[in-house]
Amino acid sequence: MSDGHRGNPSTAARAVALTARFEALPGARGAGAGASGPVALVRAPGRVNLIGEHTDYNEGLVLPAAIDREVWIAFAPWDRPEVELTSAVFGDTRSFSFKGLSPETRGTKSWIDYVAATAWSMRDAGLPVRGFRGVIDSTVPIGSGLSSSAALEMASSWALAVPGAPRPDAGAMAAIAQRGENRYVGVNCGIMDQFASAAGRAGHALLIDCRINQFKTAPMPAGLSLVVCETGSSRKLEASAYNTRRSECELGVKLIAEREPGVKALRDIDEAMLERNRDRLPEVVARRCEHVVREDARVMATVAALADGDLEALGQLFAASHASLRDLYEVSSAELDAMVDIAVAVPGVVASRMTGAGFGGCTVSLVKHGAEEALRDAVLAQYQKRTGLEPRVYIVAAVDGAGGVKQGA
Ligand code: NG1
Repeated sequence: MSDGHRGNPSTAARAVALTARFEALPGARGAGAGASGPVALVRAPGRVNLIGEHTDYNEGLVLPAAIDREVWIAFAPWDRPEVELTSAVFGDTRSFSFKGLSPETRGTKSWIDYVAATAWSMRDAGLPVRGFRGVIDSTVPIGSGLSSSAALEMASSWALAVPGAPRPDAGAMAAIAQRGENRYVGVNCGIMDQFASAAGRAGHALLIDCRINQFKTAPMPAGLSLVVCETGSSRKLEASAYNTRRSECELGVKLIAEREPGVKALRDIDEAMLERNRDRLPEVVARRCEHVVREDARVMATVAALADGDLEALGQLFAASHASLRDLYEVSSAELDAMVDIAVAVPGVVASRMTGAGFGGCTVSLVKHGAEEALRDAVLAQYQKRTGLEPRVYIVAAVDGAGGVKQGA
């Protein structure tokens, strides 16, 4: 069990293996296939959010790290206005044409939609794109809240980009990919996932201001590991509940803005303003707003605690975030609560909380070096007994954001 997913091969081994897969495609370089030139490689990481949950779509602050679970594409450009990709994960080959690509015509309901979404959005933003034929592989667990979709989009954005054409910065490129996911795939996500995958920095988390799409890097303290524990619980309710939470936040903003000029988003509201307007809000809306307003403050406090190496503060901030998501935002679950309970009782676990949208998925823990296996053992020994579900534990590292892979690296 444990790390039930395929592990992380080295960059060089992965480059060789995926290039060989490309070369093994029937007619990989035959005239009929149209592919020519050297095989190119691009990669994009998944991400885990340290803190700042349900703040991105409220123009707030988030603190994710890009992680060493990655989508890779080996490809050769061709002169057709088409993309054809073979998935090593799903074992199928899918394609789409740039001609007539639009949100109205979407709809294979498969992984290729995320590539097509990115192509559509890049073109819609006036960026040139090129067709290619390739092979795609991924070590990002799917559907666990580690942003396999965003990694697929950001890897695609690099494969689609015409070399030499001006490339928008990471934040702008993330916004283009997010728009593709919103409009073409139809998922109403915020910008955090694409941004983290685009802008990641090895050994660092990213403090992203989702109002202005700018970021700063925040070094991870030496001596701490990042551990992701997957609950194995379904996130089925997530899409509708996610959209309901978004509407509740929007209603809170609308009602407060009637009395407070200049309020455009929850980002503009502090605790004092929320309190003096609380009587205008339905009780449930007030709780949702309280979570977001305080969560933004916790993000800044976490950045300070990381810089100071203040482990006690980190523990308290993660605990407060988890409790707020459980009690005020109501997006935790019995499984996520059990996973956090188990983790925080392990000596050497500094901080632990649910991560991502909630309703299942993963927790994130900061763990002293040397205590990772104790956490894994505790989860394996206790979690299944408590929930009947099989957990997975990933010890991850913060890595650089998406880009090309140098051959022979
Ligand atoms: P997950 O469920 O981890 O992919 C979702 C959103 C994020 C953000 C978080 C909550 C999608 C694809 N992503 O993350 O933008 O809003 O919830 O902080 O829906």
